Amino acid sequence: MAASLGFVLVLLALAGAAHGHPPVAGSALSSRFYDASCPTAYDIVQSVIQNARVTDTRIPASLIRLHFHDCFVNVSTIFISNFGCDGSVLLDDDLPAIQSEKNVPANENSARGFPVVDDIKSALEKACPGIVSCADILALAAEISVELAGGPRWRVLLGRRDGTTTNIESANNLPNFFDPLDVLQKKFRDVNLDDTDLVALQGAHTFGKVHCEFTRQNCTRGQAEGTLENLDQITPKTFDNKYYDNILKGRAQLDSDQVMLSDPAAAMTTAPIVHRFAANQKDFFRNFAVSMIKMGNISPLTGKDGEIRKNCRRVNNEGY
Ligand code: HEM
Ligand SMILES: *[C@@H]1O[C@H](CO)[C@@H](O)[C@H](O)[C@H]1NC(C)=O
Ligand SMILES: CC(=O)N[C@H]1CO[C@H](CO)[C@@H](O)[C@@H]1O
Repeated sequence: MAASLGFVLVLLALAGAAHGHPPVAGSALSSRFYDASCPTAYDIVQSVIQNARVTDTRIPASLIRLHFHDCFVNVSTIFISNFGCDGSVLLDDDLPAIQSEKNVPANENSARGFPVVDDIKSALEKACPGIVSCADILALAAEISVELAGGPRWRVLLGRRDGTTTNIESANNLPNFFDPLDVLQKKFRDVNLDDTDLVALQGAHTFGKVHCEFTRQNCTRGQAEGTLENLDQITPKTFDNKYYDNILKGRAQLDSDQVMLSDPAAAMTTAPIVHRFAANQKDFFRNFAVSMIKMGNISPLTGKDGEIRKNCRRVNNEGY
């Protein structure tokens, strides 16, 4: 048993190494990638999300967060390749080969929207079987979600393929609400995102929910643990720049939001950007779109690497 497990791991390591060249950021992605092979892709994703949000208004927020948690998990070594926006966050446990990223602290009892991704995938498989990757579903869903909530639109770059591994170590290293500003900046810089990207992308906390025990108030208004609160207490469901007003008033929910203004080092780095975006929603929208495209370009698998999963929860060839 131990010997055969070791053999499987060696095979996996070799398979990883074969595909293990560090991909160039944004290599072959294109906004027209599915124009010929699945021209209805955008409309299909949009209509599933529109239906889902009728009963669950939080779905757009939950979906954009999945794209973030997918893209930020990136480790490449000689033996293990794990790419950025590769759909890894969607894989369920299938031990020993696949240890799901859904169980790391940043995701457990927190990341959600997976059944909606399944519905999108089924609808796409019906319309154009084997064409649209799960990683691209998350990128499309993120843009559509922002747009449906009143935010900017942008041309989503497409053509990502799905990975066949997860990376728990990297998922454990996702940005955390108790990270100080310099750690947040480093985690973003490590994936080529600068201070403007950090401030713009955290602007996604303009919608969606947070467990009260993660907030700066820490359930001190007598809420039961696990109570959900709005991330943006001014306009909780609208994608706008009110999030930055919250920060200016000292009323951001997460420490990791507030530090962009309050950290001693913020004055020279992130604080002026917070002021800018609070003062000018157009400026925020423009930068948010640019930063989303940059985030979506974190080491995608392209060309013949990876695969197009049939089911976003499982790799195609499980029975090695
Ligand atoms: C700077 C690093 C970030 C940290 C530390 C962080 C942390 C968090 C935390 C703690 C929550 C609440 C989770 C819960 O209570 O279950 C949350 C929710 C959320 N985050 Fe972030 N986040 C960061 C960046 C981002 C980025 C870059 C995006 C998207 C572009 C994003 C989008 C969201 C959304 C939309 C929600 C609400 C999700 C829902 O209601 O299901 N966050 N984040
Ligand atoms: C909230 O309070 C609990 C219990 O006092 C503590 O363990 C936890 O670290 C606090 N969380 C935050 C985000 O401050
Ligand atoms: C968490 C992690 O390992 N991030 C890596 C992502 O990729 C960049 C660029 O290759 C590395 O510098 C980071 O260390």
